[in-house]
Amino acid sequence: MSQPLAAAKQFPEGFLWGSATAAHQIEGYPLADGAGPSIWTRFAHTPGMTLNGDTGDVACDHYHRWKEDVALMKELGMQAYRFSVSWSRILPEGTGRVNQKGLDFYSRLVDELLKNGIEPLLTLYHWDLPAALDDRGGWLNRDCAEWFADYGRTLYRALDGRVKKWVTLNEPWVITDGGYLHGALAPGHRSRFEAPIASHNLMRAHGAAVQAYRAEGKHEIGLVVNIEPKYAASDSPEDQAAVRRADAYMNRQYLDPAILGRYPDEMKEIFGEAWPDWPAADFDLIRQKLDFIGINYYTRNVTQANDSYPLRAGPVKQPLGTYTETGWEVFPQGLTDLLVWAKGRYGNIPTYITENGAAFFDPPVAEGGRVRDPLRIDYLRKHLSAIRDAIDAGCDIRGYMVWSLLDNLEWSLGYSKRFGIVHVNYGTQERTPKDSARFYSKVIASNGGALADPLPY
Ligand code: PNW
Repeated sequence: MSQPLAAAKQFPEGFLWGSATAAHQIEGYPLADGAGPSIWTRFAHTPGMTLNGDTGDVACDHYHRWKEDVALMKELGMQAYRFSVSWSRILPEGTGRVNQKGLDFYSRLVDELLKNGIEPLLTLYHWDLPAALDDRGGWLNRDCAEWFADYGRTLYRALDGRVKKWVTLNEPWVITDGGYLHGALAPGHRSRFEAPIASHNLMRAHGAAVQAYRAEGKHEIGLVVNIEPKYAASDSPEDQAAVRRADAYMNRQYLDPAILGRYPDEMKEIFGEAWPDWPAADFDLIRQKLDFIGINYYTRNVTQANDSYPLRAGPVKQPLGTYTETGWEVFPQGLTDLLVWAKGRYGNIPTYITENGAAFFDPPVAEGGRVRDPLRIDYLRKHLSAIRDAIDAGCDIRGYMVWSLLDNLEWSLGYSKRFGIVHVNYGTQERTPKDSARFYSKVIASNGGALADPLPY
């Protein structure tokens, strides 16, 4: 019996459709109502650290426009919203004294989401460490595990009745690689000795926050990692070894200890004398039962042996590839491949795609308030189909959060890269849903059926 194409493409019942943002990237007014500075406030105000000296001082002014932004989500039919909490709004010194006004902001936001039938997914840490804690060594200080668990506990107590999905860390790999190895992200360190220590302490902090959650919380908690599948440029033993190093470094360095309780063997080869012998007891802390994993997927990497890179592994540009404005190849198949890989390696843990999206140069807002962004529609459509394929292959995928709801502050790249499905005019703060938002709306309303609709929208 033949079925209409649209029906055949539907996602499993209860699949959660939403969008994602992060505090520093959208809120603005980072010091309002008694908040303390974060490493990102400090970093962005250090000359030369961000493109054009862009800061998060205003960003999308979500700190004041949160109600309007929730209304926009509702209008688009969003079922979930992944956002992060700014630690130094809650604890201006990072530990100790709680700033009630900071807590109130997130409490109001959560109430407004629930009132509109939108499920909150709360990320505790999306890169904005309180500056006061960086002054005490930040992620290089072993005490950070306790600091982070205390911060988590404060939020669990305030919000766990209303927030049912919690995330400890967003992308420990990016935090360490950008913040401690290459220095392009806050706090801007460049040290191959510091990077393993920061990574390890981040994972200890993750474990401590999950432990604290088990003692306090009644719902679900997980970890979000970015995965970039690595494909060897050739069958040569050199390229095969290079791809193993690249894959261990980026894709297994965090999930292995969190789920399997050990680091990949390649870590020692990668960091050499800079890779310490870790106390065995640390892995009892790091390895905690996770209710779900969150995967952020943007691109793949074709890897070859190349001595001019720290891992002696470098990327190979694909002559026929399509690249986004951040220089990332569009490769939807990589998402299917990684989900199938994760299922095999870690067991079929419930999984959310917690970020996926693309920066493209959008045309200006046209008469009548339209932004035509066919490349982004194409990107989303193909990646959603790739998820569908993974579900068909038996992967337990529970939801999808597009990155991002709004154009926003792309960290060191400032406002130059637009990932939003909603255009933001940074002069007036006007929000205009792009064509991709309309497309995504239809996908949500049809539970994936509209993926089969013809362009244009
Ligand atoms: C993610 N990489 O960062 C972050 O979670 C977001 O805050 C960010 O805006 C978004 O992706 C777009 O960049 C990543 O180099 C940064 O592989 C770099 C990588 C991956 C993710």
